[in-house]
Amino acid sequence: MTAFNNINQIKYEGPTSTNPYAFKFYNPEEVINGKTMKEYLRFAVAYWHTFTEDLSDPFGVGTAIRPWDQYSGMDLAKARVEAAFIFFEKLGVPYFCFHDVDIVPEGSSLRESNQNLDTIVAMIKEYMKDSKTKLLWNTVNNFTHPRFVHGAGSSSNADVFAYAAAKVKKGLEVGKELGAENYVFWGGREGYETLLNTDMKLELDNLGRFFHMAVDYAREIGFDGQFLIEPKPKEPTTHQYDFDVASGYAFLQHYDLQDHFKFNIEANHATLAGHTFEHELRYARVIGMLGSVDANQGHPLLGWDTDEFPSDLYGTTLAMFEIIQNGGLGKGGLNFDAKVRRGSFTPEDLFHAHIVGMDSFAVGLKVANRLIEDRVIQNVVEERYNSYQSGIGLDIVSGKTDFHKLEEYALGLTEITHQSGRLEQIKATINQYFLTTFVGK
Ligand code: XUL
Ligand code: CO
Repeated sequence: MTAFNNINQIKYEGPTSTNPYAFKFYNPEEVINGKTMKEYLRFAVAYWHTFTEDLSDPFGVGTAIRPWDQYSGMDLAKARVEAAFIFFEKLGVPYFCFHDVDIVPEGSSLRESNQNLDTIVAMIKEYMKDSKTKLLWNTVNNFTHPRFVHGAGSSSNADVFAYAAAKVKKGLEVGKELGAENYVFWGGREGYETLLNTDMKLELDNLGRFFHMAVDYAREIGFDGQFLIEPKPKEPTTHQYDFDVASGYAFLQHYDLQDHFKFNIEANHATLAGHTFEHELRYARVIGMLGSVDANQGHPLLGWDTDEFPSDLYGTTLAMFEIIQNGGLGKGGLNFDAKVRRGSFTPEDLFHAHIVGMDSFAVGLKVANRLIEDRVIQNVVEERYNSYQSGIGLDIVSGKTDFHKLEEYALGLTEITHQSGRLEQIKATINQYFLTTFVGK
């Protein structure tokens, strides 16, 4: 099979290039803050959206035209692997991610599905030997098949709990075999439609048990990837248990799992939860739980998970502002959990989509890094909280006071003075940084 043979290697040509098959801002070897862009951003291609997705939606069949369209079954799985590694190389992307069912068709039994996985995983391993692209994370799909109608680890049916566990067991073995740097849990059906038929306590306890068994098994087989939980508030369930970072962290702490997991934060999931992307990143960062990112964006007018490729530069900049201050993403990366629009159905669109995503994060990295180097936001924040640097504020933060002393202090106050929050000034400065980073200072 020949795939993408009309496309050359995508290279950095700079901001004024008119070549649509070139990076304008993502310059992999450019050093920012001591690391190359490639090392900082750790981009990954999501196998499901790029190689498995047919672009169907609830109202229409798939529109995607792909080089592997003539194949089916295991031949299709093999053709996709071959095409995937051509794609990775042409894009120069350091990582990829997949679910079990993205890379193989499910068999008529779990045993057969596992055999299919063994065949394709061996093939991927061979391709990885000659490739620079590594596995950022893998996961298993415990949500699409009808057996997961009532959930997986939180299913009302114990047989399904067992089946889901067996799939995760295999997923960890696959991750170890391919050197995955992380393993992701997205609880697609781990939630409920209505409380009227739900035993919430049993479901939560079972999820806690499920994760402990996964941690134990990873240790048993020597899988040392980072475990990640990917919060999402709803869709497909009405209420998902790992709603957002804050509720996910409460769950992890309640079940004593907090030392074994970090969060994989997805932009569109954050906005579905009523948060900004940067809120979720900030929350995870300040509690030391920021692990990885599913890089996409939602549509501001649509209330569901549209999984668009990132193009909003303000969004990528505020995201990189958090990631840089986190010291990078460690073992994590920026996985494009994003799909081309249904109308963008040609193979070339897969390149355009990744180019806009990678360029958008490169812009974000450069602008955020300048903002941080010049302490633009830090200075404003420091000044805003300077009442905690001395006097009563210092007593509060150093634990040297109590309600008696605070009352005494408050009774002595004649007037409370405030300083402005300066939001408009900050935004004007950020806009100035956007333009001066690229059009001369
Ligand atoms: C679904 C979603 C998943 C996870 C992996 O909204 O984000 O693709 O990233 O299961
Ligand atoms: Co995701």
